[in-house]
Amino acid sequence: MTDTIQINGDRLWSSLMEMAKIGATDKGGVCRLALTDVDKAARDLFVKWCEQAGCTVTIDRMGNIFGRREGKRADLPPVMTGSHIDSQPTGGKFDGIYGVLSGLEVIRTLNDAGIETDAPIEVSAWTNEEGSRFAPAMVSSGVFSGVFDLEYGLSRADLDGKTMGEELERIGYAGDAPVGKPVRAFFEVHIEQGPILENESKTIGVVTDAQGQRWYEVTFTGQEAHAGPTPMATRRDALLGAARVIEAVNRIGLDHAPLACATVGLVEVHPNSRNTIPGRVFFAVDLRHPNDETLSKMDAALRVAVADVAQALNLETELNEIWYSPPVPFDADCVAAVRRAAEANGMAHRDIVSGAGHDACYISRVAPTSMVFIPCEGGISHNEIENATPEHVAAGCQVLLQAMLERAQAT
Ligand code: HGY
Ligand code: MN
Ligand code: MN
Repeated sequence: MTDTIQINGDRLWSSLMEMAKIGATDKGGVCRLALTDVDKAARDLFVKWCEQAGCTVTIDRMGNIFGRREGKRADLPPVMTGSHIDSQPTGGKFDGIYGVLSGLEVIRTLNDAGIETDAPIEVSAWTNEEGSRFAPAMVSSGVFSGVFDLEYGLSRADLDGKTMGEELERIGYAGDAPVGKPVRAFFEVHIEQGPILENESKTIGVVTDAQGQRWYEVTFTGQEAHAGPTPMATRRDALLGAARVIEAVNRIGLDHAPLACATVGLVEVHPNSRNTIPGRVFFAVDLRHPNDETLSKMDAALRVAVADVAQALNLETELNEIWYSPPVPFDADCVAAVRRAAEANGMAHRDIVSGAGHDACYISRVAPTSMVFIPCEGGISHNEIENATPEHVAAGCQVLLQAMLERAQAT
């Protein structure tokens, strides 16, 4: 029976489009930064939908949300799915929320079919996966899996100094459930956020691994001075220093091609005045590679580049590595369950390594875990034009349903 039930793709699509109205931007994307009022509104809608689907809803102390559908065996840990509700400032309608609402669709489908699983089923929404407002990324699934302690998680502050703990209280999502519990298996469905599946006309990505990441914060301090009378040779221009390191970061990515990624996406210039030589610049660096040793080489190259530029331009420098998430191999049995579900549905699929980080990366430390990818248009994400087709959205959720059901039986 369970291998013939089909998710309701139209219902999933309309839920996605309904949710996309919350934080909608003029260009068709969403801006739902973690723990803002917009994030709260989306959370509230998700909680309402979970309750309407008969779930009991639990919020833990990091604001992670769990919608639970009981099974025959309350003694068994839940088979869990989920992703994140928060977005990038210029985010899309699918990144994260697709995985959350696919989990809800799995529950809605089981309700329609009157199927009682052995293990409970849970759909989760993890706080601040993006790491955009509060760094680092995946911090709440990180606390759940023991990578960070609770105090570290709650004390993460945004650039205005507001902490996650304060903001959770403010929006009413400072739950009282402890952070962390047994999980029988975890599956996350997500758009690929890159071009591989679309280029190869594949419907499903069977995610075997996720690449490693290192995040840094760099501050260069020179000296503010007048843009007119100050001779070029005597300047201590912090922005020139940042510019040279930004070029070096790109070079580090290219030097470790084809798999390395290297990005500077955040820069703050002080005093940011057109006719004052910048005295201080703060910027963030994001290095990634699937191989840990290569990622370490990229780390070393960055440190050399920062030191050389600081010396050449007579700048004081502060370089802090604020986050290291090693490459993640997902659970072979869970990966095989995803592959079997794709094959059972005759869906074109391929194994793939995730270029992006996901909550599944950290949950894999405490539960057998794997991911399901679907293509996104042009491989574009973290962009308001992010798009996916209703067919692919439904296909990914169908694979999710079948992979979860396989693990939800008590055998
Ligand atoms: O940065 C990432 O890979 C994810 O979108 N947080
Ligand atoms: Mn995501
Ligand atoms: Mn993202």
